[in-house]
Amino acid sequence: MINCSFVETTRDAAAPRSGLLGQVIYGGHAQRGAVLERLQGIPSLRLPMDRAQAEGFTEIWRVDGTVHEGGDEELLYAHDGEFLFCAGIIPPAPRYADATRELYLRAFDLVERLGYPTIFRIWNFIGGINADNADGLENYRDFCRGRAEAFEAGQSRLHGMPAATGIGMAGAGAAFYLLACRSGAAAHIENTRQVPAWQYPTQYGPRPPSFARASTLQGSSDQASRMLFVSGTASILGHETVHPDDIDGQCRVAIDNIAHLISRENLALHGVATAHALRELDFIKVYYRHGRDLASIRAACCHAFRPDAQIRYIETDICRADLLVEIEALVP
Ligand code: 3HB
Repeated sequence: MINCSFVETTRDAAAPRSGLLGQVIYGGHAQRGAVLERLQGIPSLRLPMDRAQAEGFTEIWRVDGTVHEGGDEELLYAHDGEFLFCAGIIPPAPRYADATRELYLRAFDLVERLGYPTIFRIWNFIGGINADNADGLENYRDFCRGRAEAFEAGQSRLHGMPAATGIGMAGAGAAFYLLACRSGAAAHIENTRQVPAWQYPTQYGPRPPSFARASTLQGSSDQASRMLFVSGTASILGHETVHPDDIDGQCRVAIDNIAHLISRENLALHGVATAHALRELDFIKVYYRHGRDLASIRAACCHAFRPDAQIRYIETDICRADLLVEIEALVP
């Protein structure tokens, strides 16, 4: 099985080491971009994420099996025979599409070569996400172009397009990490309240974002229960942002979108015969654009989610300039 935990970041976190597949340090104020390194042999991605907090937290992915790791400066990975963690980093550049396509394709090659064909969750981080690249195209749209090209080229050997998050980070460049499995089956879920992101019209960029609204994971050799990964979810109905200047309205729509996404009615459309409720969600990350909105966002999340759910609030930019908040979560 695979499981997630959030721990407060201490210097070189991550003890005990056994069963550790990968760790992602959602860090503090670092001005440089993301850093990919092995810490005590564990693939570790440091993200300069949160404008507001000097101390960050670390997301840890743990498995039961014996972990083997490998990689290079651009791509580090670890795997245990059933699950694979892979993290990649794209250095600052005038434009991102080509480098994104190439690194994504390297990751797709890796999962195929090592025998983990089902990617069930991806997280993407883009520096200056709403700023323009050297050609005047927004960095996020530029990133989406390269990623869409990679998914198109990799389509025949991938088991669908999984849940994802695509969010800002401090500094420049881009980074991603993903989880894949060998024998588990993933179902990729859309939300009837929203147009699938991969069908967005070109007003949002030359190529649409490549992700599903959620992915479930079931039937890994040693994991009977089904995990559900909720993608970054915002105040979007159809394909349009709603309540552009209203944080309470955006929180309400984002949370309602998640509630519907995980409902029996919506999951059944994808052949998943379970129902989930907001109170089952854990390992929730709430990304918000403006510090002034944090109190309202906390109030909405405390009302919606279980009191003992792990929730982390991260101040950063969001993929559309008019979005103020985005929420991702997990049914463990
Ligand atoms: C993405 O581009 O992967 C993405 C962006 C979002 C939410 C979820 C995924 O704003």
